[in-house]
Amino acid sequence: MIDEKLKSVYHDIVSRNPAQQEFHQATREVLESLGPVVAKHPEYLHAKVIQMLAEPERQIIFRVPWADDQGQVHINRGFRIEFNSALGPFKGGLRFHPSVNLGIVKFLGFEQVFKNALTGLPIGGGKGGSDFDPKGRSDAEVMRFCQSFMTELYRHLGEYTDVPAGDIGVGTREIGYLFGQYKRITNRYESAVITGKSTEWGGSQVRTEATGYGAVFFAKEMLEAQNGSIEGKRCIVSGSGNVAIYAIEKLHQLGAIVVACSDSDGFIHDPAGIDLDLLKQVKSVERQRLTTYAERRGGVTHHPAGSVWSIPAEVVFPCATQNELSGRDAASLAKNGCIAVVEGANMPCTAAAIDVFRENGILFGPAKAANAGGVATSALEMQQNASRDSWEFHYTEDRLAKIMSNIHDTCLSTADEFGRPGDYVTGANVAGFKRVAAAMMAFGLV
Ligand code: NDP
Ligand code: 2IT
Repeated sequence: MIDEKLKSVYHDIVSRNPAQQEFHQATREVLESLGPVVAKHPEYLHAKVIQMLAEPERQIIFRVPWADDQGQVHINRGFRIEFNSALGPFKGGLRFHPSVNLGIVKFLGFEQVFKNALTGLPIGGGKGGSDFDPKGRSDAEVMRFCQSFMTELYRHLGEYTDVPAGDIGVGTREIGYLFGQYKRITNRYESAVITGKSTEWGGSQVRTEATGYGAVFFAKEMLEAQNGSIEGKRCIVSGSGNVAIYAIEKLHQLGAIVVACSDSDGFIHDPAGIDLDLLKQVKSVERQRLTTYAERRGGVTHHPAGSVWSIPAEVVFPCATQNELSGRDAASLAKNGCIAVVEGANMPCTAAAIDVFRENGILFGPAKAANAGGVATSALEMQQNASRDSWEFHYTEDRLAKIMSNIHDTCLSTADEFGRPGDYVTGANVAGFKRVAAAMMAFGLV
């Protein structure tokens, strides 16, 4: 429920941003958390900080023309939403997926502001991307697209201004093409202008693994706070991209067993535990579908229809995309004995699903907190670039684990302070909000 004092703020957001359902959903969830904050701190209402936070500082939309291998011309749309720079340069990934539109990029940018604040590192929030579909495209086509995209975007970037990274459809290959074009146009080797670079040319150890590893570190903290353990737990990880693969890797290292994962064509059930080497080979190296995984490994079933959440598991990690876990899926998880849901993707659980978790006492780790390990390690990459240094894997992984542990503790103590003990959603939203709002108030009306 949104507090009476904040209802008109929400209605304004909806009427000023028509047809942007995901953006409405993301702002609504934050407003639902802020009731106890404005009761204690009416100054936020007078200063209209919440309204300011819901309005991006700058929105860039541009044309991206490119030619495919047959010479046919394509026109895509590019976006960069520079949402909030109160705590540092705009920071957040680029998503290449046919579903990308303004509402999706704005919801992602809005979430990023709070997430980045929670890391405690000096980064503001932003997000970008394009409705370009990299699936089935050759390396040369992806390169030409990235070069065209950066030919417009470069003028808005800079290590003190706006620092993109990857997201769905944007991995090390795309970051290479994007950075290469930025370097060529600007004639500057400005390493910290983009993160998620290869470790061969300025990237950080652990950045590739960071989001998935971080989500599992967060889950471990949640279970341990209840005197439980991740060891021996049966898990589901949806998706089979960057976040999913490294969530599975860390779960296996910690003695949990992952029995299912998915892609946009269905899901696999592998009761013996997913063979990670095979999954990496099929999805990351060959860029194939999960049907190929099922063909090469015995004892696995592939399901083109139905829901990955119908499989019994105790701890689950939605790591594919927004709104992939519905109220009905949540009810099925509850019936099958699920004890914790930890979001690796951004906003993968619908509001109805979160209600079901609350009603059934299922622990819930929201994306802003649980998947912050990726962007936190991006900020560590910026630190290494600024000092022209590179850190070792274990040192960097330790830093990540400590950041996740701090975020976890901050969420719990903030939820306690604002009268909703154990509610990580309130904890994450309020703690993130307070940090950004304090800086915005200090800066005055800018
Ligand atoms: P990838 O592109 O590496 O992988 C995405 C995975 O999700 C793929 O398996 C893809 O299936 C599946 N997927 C994507 N869109 C859909 C869809 N509409 N329906 C069904 N399945 C879909 O992306 P990432 O792993 O990087 O990102 C996954 C999620 O994690 C996103 O929500 C992203 O915003 C979030 N995230 C990512 C971070 C990062 O550092 N990369 C950091 C924090 C959050 P298919 O292979 O069929 O396309
Ligand atoms: O959603 C996210 O936090 C990301 N895609 C990572 C952003 C980043 O700048 O590393």
